[in-house]
Amino acid sequence: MTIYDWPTGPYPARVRIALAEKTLQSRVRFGTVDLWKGEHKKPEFLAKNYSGTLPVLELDDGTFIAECTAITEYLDALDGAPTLTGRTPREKGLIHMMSKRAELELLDAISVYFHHATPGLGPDVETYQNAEWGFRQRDKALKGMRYLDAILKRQPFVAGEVFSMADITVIGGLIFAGLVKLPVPAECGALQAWYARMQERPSVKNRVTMSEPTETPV
Ligand code: GTS
Repeated sequence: MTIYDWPTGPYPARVRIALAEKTLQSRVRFGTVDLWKGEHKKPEFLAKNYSGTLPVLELDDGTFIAECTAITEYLDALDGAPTLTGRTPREKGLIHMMSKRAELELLDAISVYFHHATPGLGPDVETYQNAEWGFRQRDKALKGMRYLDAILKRQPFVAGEVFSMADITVIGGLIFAGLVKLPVPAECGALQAWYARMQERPSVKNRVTMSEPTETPV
């Protein structure tokens, strides 16, 4: 399998963490797509993913799977023993809901802020910007952090009692928050403590370095 991504990107981090959690690193090679040069908007890459975003997983039969949640579902199902996307119908429903919420209320909001209210990937890539929309999304993300803090005050993980894809989505959000220098509000102690715990996980710590030995340019 091949994963096309940008090694330090927050969304790519989600799939890299999932890979490590499932100990599947040795089954993939990485192809780097340079976001800063806008390679993800070129026809060659759009043929792999219509949305022009990273990461994308290419299966050995040539099938392309985009969207972090879809890729994570695929990787989690490979060994017939899902651990990240739910073992029971209840777990599956809650994990899906919380992961989607973490995208809507945190990660995607920060992404919009980055692309619209900061220089983003630079003028060649950011051909349309709407700063007002970007700042609104930044405020939405801060509200999202407060919501997640309230959740983590009453349970150890984002979707309940076990680590899951929903935690990975929030980790992606806080990685992006760090990149755009949007700190978690001081009063969000539960979210901060959870994030400190998450950073102890080898899958999170080693996410960037996993591609170094095999990385090949696209
Ligand atoms: N919904 C997509 C998913 O979940 O996979 C979003 C993916 C996404 O936005 N990826 C970022 C991207 O391609 C990669 S990174 O910024 O985290 O490295 N951004 C480039 C762009 O132009 O939107």
